[in-house]
Amino acid sequence: MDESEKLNRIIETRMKLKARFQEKMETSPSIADDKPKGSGPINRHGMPNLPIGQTATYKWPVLDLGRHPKIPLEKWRLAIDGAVENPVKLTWKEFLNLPQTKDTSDFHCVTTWSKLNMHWKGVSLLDLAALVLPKENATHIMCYGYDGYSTNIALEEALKPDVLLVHTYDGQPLPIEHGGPLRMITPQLYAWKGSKWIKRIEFLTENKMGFWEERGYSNTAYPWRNDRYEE
Ligand SMILES: Nc1nc2c(c(=O)[nH]1)N[C@H]1C(S)=C(S)[C@@H](COP(=O)(O)O)O[C@H]1N2
Ligand SMILES: [Mo]
Repeated sequence: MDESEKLNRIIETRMKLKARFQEKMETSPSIADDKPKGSGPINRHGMPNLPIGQTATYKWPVLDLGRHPKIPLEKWRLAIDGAVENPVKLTWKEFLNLPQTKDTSDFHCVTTWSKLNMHWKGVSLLDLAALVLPKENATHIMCYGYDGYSTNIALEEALKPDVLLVHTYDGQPLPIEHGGPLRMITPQLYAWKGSKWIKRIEFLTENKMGFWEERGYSNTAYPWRNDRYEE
């Protein structure tokens, strides 16, 4: 397949995936709740930009398990597999050849800080999903980091267009302490759902729990519902 055929296939599949999850996305809490908890101006999805219990920060704190894996770009790979028709293992160059998306979004850490209006560039998970073609029975993903981290997300959240795998922040390569060369971001969920140093995305046919989820954090992580811990 040549490059333009590949791109066309991604665009076509992206539209099909969007249609398949559209209703679930539109009715998801961070878009559809009519009494969202929070304060401040309204964000692009109609939610107050500071979710309940959050304080805006201008610095960008570092939060992780304490290991900052250093992956040389020649050795870096991103595997996308599990319940998909077309599993891939991408090199850095292949990743950068995928359609690139820029977005500005907010980052809500469960430890109560939020950083607003962050400028990102990367590849949307929706485009990556379009590349691998999730099977009809796929419902969730598990993301794995080079540091041993993992976190699970339902597909209707993971395939929202603002969920990106980012390599650039504010026009600069993503610093290693924030997950460089590549991390995921989940602007509509608490930030622990976005794996730093991302290495593998596994499509699942049923939910499984990641690192923090096994330790009592919420499976769903909706900021405007104060949904931090599993009840
Ligand atoms: N691989 C990996 N990703 C991770 C974590 C981690 O420990 N390892 N911590 C998570 C948590 S709890 C948060 S709040 C954010 C923090 O991202 P930051 O350090 O860039 O602020 O990354 C998330 N992604
Ligand atoms: Mo966190």
